[in-house]
This record gives sequence, structure tokens and C-alpha cells, in this order.
Amino acid sequence: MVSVMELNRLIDAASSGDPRALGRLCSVVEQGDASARILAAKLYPFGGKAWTTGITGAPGSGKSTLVSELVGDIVGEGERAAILAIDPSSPLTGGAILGDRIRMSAHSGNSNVFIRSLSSRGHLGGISTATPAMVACLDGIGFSEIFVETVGVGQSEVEIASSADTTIVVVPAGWGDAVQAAKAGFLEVADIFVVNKADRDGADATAADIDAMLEIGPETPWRPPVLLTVALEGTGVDALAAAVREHREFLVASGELKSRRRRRAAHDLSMALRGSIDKSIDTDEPTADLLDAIVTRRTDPWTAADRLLYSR
Ligand SMILES: Nc1nc2c(ncn2[C@@H]2O[C@H](COP(=O)(O)OP(=O)(O)OP(=O)(O)O)[C@@H](O)[C@H]2O)c(=O)[nH]1
Ligand SMILES: [Mg+2]
Repeated sequence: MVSVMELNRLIDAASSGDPRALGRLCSVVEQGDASARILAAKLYPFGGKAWTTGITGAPGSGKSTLVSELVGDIVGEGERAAILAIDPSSPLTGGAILGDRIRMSAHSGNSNVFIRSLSSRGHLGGISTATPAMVACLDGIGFSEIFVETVGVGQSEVEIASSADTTIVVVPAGWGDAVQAAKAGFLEVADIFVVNKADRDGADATAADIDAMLEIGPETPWRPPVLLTVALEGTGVDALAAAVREHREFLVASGELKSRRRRRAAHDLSMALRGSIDKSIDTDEPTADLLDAIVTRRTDPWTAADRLLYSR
């Protein structure tokens, strides 16, 4: 437990740019105990201003390299950006490697970029349960741009889309299997497609493949652009930054942002509910009685769930 006084001190320090205080706040969020609740209640009213960009794609497709380039192009003068890397392929060094890249990247004011890696800890979606809370915390502290990088496996791309305003799907050049893409669910979630490693063979063919898939898909008010980049050299990153801005303008002008944010509220509420329920099943006395009742068939799990939910 972190005392309320200490939380207040950390919030003040983090708001004025102290990265160590911010790191400690993130640890509080990650632990998810009573202090995390207090912190969320304090910061949530100040949020809602940050733009959250999700970057997903196959392992090694160049997501981190791309983000480190993109951050410099998107973040304006005096603004602060945060990068959350969920399950980087190397849990211990992933954040550090990304940090080195950011420092190396010529145009990013590194003191304005905060980087944190997060573990999904076996959560089904592949995205950390702490992610929405972490985004809310950074938003409330005053970060104007938040990037969430996650490896696209199974359901994680769907999850990231629920947490982001703009979702970028990164596909490496030469990745030609259209059916695979459709299966992976990338098509549904992408606001912007990036074919990275365009210095390699097959980039145009991959882009054409994606274009063809979009063509046969349902007509939507926003047609995801398919962009080519060489993240390693920063090529095409300015066009990507422009596309993110354009998508943002589209969401605002069409009113789609409101419905997206509402969907996100529903998603976050559902995650919070599930989190609370899981915790109460682990720890609560009344639940122990219910479990006995289920095992001895005096009740069934569904009736017990209703009782648990509606008796509070
Ligand atoms: N040839 C080439 N290599 C690239 C390009 N972009 C990134 N790479 C390389 O691809 C490798 C993976 O890059 P990362 O940025 O770590 O990829 P990632 O998608 O973040 O990887 P994970 O987080 O492990 O899934 C690194 O060795 C990069 O240097 C590019 O445009 N061209
Ligand atoms: Mg990465």
C-alpha cells in the first residue's frame, strides 16, 4: 500500500516531468491493489485528452523501430509521449532496447518520451489487464500521445483496437498469405496498414494483397490506407504520421470518436468487472461458501454467478 500523501506527492512530481515518480505510479497501477483504485479515482477526471495509437503486428515486423521513429514526427513542441510495450519479445530488455532506439533517434526529444514495458501475465487477449488503467493514468498525468505496442497473436489485435483511438497494423514485406491475414483478424481492426521492411523484396506485392482484401471487404466510411515504410531508415514515417493525423480528424469530424470512446468505456468497465470478480473468487469468504455449494451440487455456477453479482 502506498499512502494517499505519497500518491499525491508522486502525482505532482510525475506531472512536472519526473520519470522516476511516473515509474512508481505505473508500478502502483500494475499491482492493482487499493492504492491503484485511489490513484485511478484521482486521475480519471483529468483524462480523455490523450490520443492513443495502438501498433500491432507479427513478432519482429518492426513495430518498435517504427514507433521510435513515429514518436518524433507526431509529438508536438512541449508535448509528452508515452510508449507502452506489452510483452516485448525479451521481457527484461525489450523496454531497454526500445529506449536505446528512442535515444538514438535524432528527432525525438527523449526527455519527453516515457517508455514502459508491461507483461500480459497470461491474460487471454495477450494484452495486459493493466493496460487500460495504465493508459488512463498517463492520460490523467498529462501525456498527449500514448503508443501501445503489442505483438499480434490470436485475439490481442482485437483487444488493442478496443484500447486505442487509431490502430496501426504492421505487416512485413513479403508476407503474402492473404487468408492468414483475414484469419488473424487484422483486417477488422486496422485503421492504417503499414508494410514495413519495404527495402526487401515483395513489399509492393504485399501492399497489393492487402489492397485487394480491402477491396472485397465491406464498404466503410474510413478506408484504411496501405503505406510502405523502411522503419530502419525512417522512410515513409512522415506519411504514416500524416495518416494518423488524418484518421484522428476523420474520427472527430464524423462523430465516430464519441462512439469509439463509448465502446472503450464498455470494454474497460467489463475488464474492471472481470478483474474484481476474479479477485473476489480468489479471496472472498462468501465465495468459498458458494464454491462449496457448486461442488456439492446444491447450486450451479450460473445461479451462483447471479447471486454474486446481484447481491452486492
Ligand atoms: N531490413 C529492415 N529491417 C528492419 C526494418 N525495420 C525494422 N527492422 C529490423 O527488424 C528487427 C525487428 O525490429 P523491431 O522493431 O524490434 O520489431 P518488433 O515488431 O518491435 O519486434 P517484437 O516486439 O519482438 O515483436 C530488428 O532487427 C530491426 O532492426 C526495415 O524497415 N527494414
Ligand atoms: Mg517490439
